Amino acid sequence: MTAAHLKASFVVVANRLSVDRVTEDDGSVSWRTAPGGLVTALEPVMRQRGGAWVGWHGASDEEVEPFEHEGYTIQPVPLSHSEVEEYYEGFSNATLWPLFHDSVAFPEFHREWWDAYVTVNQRFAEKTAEVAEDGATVWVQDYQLLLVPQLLREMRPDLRIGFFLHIPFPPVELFQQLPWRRQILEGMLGADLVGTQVPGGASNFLRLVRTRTQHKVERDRVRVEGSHTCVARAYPISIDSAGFEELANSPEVIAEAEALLDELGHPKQVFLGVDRLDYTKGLRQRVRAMGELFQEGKLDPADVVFFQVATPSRERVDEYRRLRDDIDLLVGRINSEVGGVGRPAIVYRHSSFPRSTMAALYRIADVMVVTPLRDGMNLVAKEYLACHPGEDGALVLSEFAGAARELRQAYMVNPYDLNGMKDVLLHAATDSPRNRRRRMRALKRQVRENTIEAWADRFIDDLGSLGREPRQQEA
Ligand code: GDG
Repeated sequence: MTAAHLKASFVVVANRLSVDRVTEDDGSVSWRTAPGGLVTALEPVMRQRGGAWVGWHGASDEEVEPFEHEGYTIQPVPLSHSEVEEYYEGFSNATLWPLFHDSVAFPEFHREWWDAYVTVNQRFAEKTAEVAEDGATVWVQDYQLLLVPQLLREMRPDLRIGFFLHIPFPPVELFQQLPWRRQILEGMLGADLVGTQVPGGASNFLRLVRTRTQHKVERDRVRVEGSHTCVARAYPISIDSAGFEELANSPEVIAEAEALLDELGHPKQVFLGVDRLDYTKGLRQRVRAMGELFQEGKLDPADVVFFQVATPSRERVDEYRRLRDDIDLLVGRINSEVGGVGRPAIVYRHSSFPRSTMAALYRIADVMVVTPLRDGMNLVAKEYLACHPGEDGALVLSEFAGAARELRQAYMVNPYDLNGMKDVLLHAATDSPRNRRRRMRALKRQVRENTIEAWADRFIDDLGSLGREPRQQEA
């Protein structure tokens, strides 16, 4: 039987597939694991469980046949050029993304974008209905597919449907701005289980359901009349901790870390930032804070380097182009003002690196700087803790990252408070070895004990048991 005919009892549905297509110079095509938080988290789950992954393959106006990959089936969903513009770059990334991240950039509302969003969500639901076997468990992912749970339930009431939101669910006052707020709430309510990164997200959602719909809400349960019960809870996502630790301790990565230190001229301290180039990640503020520390002589560029990786992201969205220019300018200006004639104070790379290079960077970072203005979780913080060897390291973490709820021993900052952030960055770099070790020990334990497998098991187990209760009662 071909992959096209294979039905699955476990289906993950996400905007993007877990793989990116790479076309080699000789024209041959291969598939490589895509970067980004959602894929980092779910790819190991799929390898372990098998099933199907329904998602867009990344090229417009092109149909790709299903195929097998690492023990599961890839089920591509096609998008036209204008759908990429309106559903993906538009409604997903220029309306929902900024709105759900506290409006740190101004969300745009366009009716044509909404229409495309509905059409594409419908297509994802149809594809899923086609590949899910009778009574299958379907796990819909993230803000691009908020309508899929309801659409899918209408087509396939036999399915057990989970939904997980990787980004924050915004405060009630912000969400209310959305002209399509009721449709989106009803869309999500099609799930048996709605998961958010932190409890605040689930309670924002429940509060909105209570005020904006007719459904009865009792604690974390919403009774969708004549249909099912939807439960909303927090499931803080994590990483494949053991996998990252093993990678970071492999001879190749250790050698790469040494080579990196050679290249950097063996500075006394390495500060590191790793982010998609996204305005939610607080890069402007971070670069400014580090720049001022160099300019004021509080950090000596002869001893200290700030290494910032900014992975290219959503480059066709205006706000992201502006951000790229701003950071280029800011880094250039700082580097032209501070330091000697050798290596610059800020080493800035606007590119994507293999995971092994990421692990090598985490190994050499004395201070990991994770300062988003708002972030659902932030896996980079957790990857650092899994990869950095020993206990002499430091994590500087924004209180507005979901990860801050769990990683309480981090050096916490408010990224909007530049002076406060500068103080904490210095404190993290100069704190006594004893304090740094005490904090790192607790943080590393947290990440080692809360793995991605535990996260997926918890969600899927809950989905299995919660989904059955109302149906039994109704029988
Ligand atoms: C969303 C939410 C939530 C980055 N550059 C490269 C690369 N990466 C990898 C990192 C990490 C992932 O991408 C980024 O994950 P984050 O969690 O930091 O951020 P988002 O992409 O915004 O993820 C976030 C997450 O979903 C999961 O729920 O935590 O809050 O916004 O794994 O290592 N990987 C490689 N090369 C790069 O250049 N190989």
